[in-house]
Amino acid sequence: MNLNTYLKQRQTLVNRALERYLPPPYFAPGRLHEAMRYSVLGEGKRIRPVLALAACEAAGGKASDALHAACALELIHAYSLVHDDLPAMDDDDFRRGKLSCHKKFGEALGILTGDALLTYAFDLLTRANHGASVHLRVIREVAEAIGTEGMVGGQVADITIPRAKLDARAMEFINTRKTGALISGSVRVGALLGRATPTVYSALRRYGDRVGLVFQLVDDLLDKDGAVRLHGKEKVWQRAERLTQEAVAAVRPLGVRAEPLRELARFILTRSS
Ligand code: GRG
Repeated sequence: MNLNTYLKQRQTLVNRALERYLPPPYFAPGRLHEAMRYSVLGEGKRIRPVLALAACEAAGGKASDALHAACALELIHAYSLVHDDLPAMDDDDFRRGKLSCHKKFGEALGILTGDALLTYAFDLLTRANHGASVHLRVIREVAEAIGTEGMVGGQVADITIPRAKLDARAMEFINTRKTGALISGSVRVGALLGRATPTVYSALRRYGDRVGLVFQLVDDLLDKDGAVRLHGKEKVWQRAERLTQEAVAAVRPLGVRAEPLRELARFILTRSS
C-alpha cells in the first residue's frame, strides 16, 4: 500500500466529516462556532482520527462505523491545543501556521472554545447507532484517556514537576499520558467500534500503547526536549524504534487488514513534523 495516498484519502474523509459536523458560523453563538471551526479545520495531520478508522477496519469493521468517533477525537485534540496555547499554559501566539485561537478571538473565547470542543466531542460520541453498551464503553474509554489519569493528568505533571526533579519515572508518567493516552485511546475506540474480539482488542491495545509513547518520544526528539534531555538522543531513538517494532508485531496476526496500522506506526516513528 502507498501510505501517502492512504493518508490523503483518510484525511479528506475526516476533514469533510468535520466540516459537516461542526456547527455553522451562521448559527448562534456565531463567534464561538467560528472559533471552533477556526481551531479544527485547516491544517493538522489528523493522526488520531486516522488511527481510529484504521483500528476499526483492522478489527473487521467499516471505516464509516468509526467516523463520528474519529471526528470527536480530533475535536478533543484541538481543544487540548487551544487550551495549551493559552497565556496560563504555553502562551503560544501561533498554531498550525496561523494565530492561535485566543490571539485571534481573545482569551475568554479561547477558554470557551476549548470547553465547547470537548463537550461537543462527547455529543458526537453518542451519534451513530452502535447500541448503548458499545457507546458507553467508548465514552468511558475516551474519558479515561483524557481525564486525570490521562491527558489532563499528564499535562498537570508536565507543568508542575520542577525540571530538576524530572527523573525517568516522572518523564515516563508524562509521556504516556500527556499525548500518548489520546493516541492509544484512539486505537482502542476504533477497536471497540469495529467490534473487535477480545484477542484482537488486546492486540490493538498493545499496538496503541506503543504507538502513543513513540509519538511523544519522537516529539521529544524533534524538540530536543523531555526524554531527550534526560536520556540522550541515541537511547530515545533506539527505544522508539524498538517500541515501533513491537507495535508492528502486535498486529501482525491480523494480516492484511492491519497493514495501514503497521504503515502508520512507521510513519509516526519517522515523521519530521
Ligand atoms: C491543555 C488539557 C490540556 C492538555 C494539553 C496535548 C497537550 C496537552 C498539549 C499539546 C502541546 C504539544 C504541542 C505537545 C506535543 C505533542 C503534540 C500534541 C503535538 C501536536 O500534535 P500533532 O503533531 O498536531 O498531531 P497536528 O497539528 O498535526 O494535529
